[in-house]
Amino acid sequence: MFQPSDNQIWNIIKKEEQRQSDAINLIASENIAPREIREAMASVLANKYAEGYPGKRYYSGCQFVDEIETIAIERAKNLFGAEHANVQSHAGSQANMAVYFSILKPGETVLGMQLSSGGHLTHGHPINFSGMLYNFVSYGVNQETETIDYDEVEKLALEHKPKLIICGASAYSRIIDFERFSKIAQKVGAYLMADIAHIAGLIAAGLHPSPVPHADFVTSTTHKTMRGPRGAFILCKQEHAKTIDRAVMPGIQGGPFMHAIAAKSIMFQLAMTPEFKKYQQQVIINAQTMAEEFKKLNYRIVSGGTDNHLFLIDLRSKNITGKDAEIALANQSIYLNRNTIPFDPQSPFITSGIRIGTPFITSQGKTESDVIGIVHKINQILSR
Ligand code: DSN
Repeated sequence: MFQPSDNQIWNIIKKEEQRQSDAINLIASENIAPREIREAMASVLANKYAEGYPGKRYYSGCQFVDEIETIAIERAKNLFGAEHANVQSHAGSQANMAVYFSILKPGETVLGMQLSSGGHLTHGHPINFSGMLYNFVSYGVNQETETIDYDEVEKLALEHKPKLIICGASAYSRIIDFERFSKIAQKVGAYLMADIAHIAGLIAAGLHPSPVPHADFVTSTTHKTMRGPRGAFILCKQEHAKTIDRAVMPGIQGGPFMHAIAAKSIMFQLAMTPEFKKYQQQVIINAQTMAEEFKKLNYRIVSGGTDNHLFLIDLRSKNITGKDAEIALANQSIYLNRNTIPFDPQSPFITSGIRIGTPFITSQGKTESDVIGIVHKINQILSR
């Protein structure tokens, strides 16, 4: 029987476990990793140093971790149909950084989606390393449709001649046309990177078009819709394999987290099962059901709905800011995050909107009737 020595910390962990199971968690980037994945994370693999790659390590005793990493790489390639996979990135930001380091010199131009329209900090925000090191130009969404305006992206690409174009988002509810992005990139001679951190699970299940045939680089986290351990991976064309591997290690990281890589291997295998596909289908059904129910209660959904696991609500007509809504809901154990809506008149700290995601509650087994109940509960709290 496991007897912990540090009761202070273990008591807090128990409280967090209780919070997670009692709460309604609608944070779009969170999920519940299966027990098997959490056990791998807590395994003795965490004790092992293995700088390098399978068969080329800077430490001895790597025969078993070599096996694990080779399996992870092969499973990632099979799942996504990719030519090369690097499974060592500790997080999504590091995966994106590795792509930038592999092909860009400081000061070179990159075209990415702005954070306030649904992009990500690492897609060129001025307070992030990406915006500090490179000359980022950003695209947003069309004011009327609140969806990506591909003609505008093309116009910006022709005007600024970026070396890299980034597509992918953290708060965008519509299908991303990776093929169109690839045509724009080809037209201006740019590399294309797709950051699929949010939608990787949907892509793995065949419920969102894949960027793999179109992009030079694909980056993703593993803990969102993928339902794996915290971490990330990179897929790329064979021609970029060496430079990507070098950018990850020794470029950015030292020893890989072998416990996380084992957990990623398990995650890739689980993602090939029919149960995983069923789960992802329910994630989308739950998000669409919630968005439609909110509309019936006169909430405005950004872009009118969702094709994926999340959506944004514009709260302006309800006379409450995103920040106040987040606090009022958290007080009733409903967790989500305030989020800017496109062309938001409020600051990113206050915001006019909230982001709602269904991966976590779907992992708890919630279906349509449950999520309709959640919508009404939220409406009651926000109408007080
Ligand atoms: N900040 C994460 C999210 O919540 O979408 C992405 O890194």
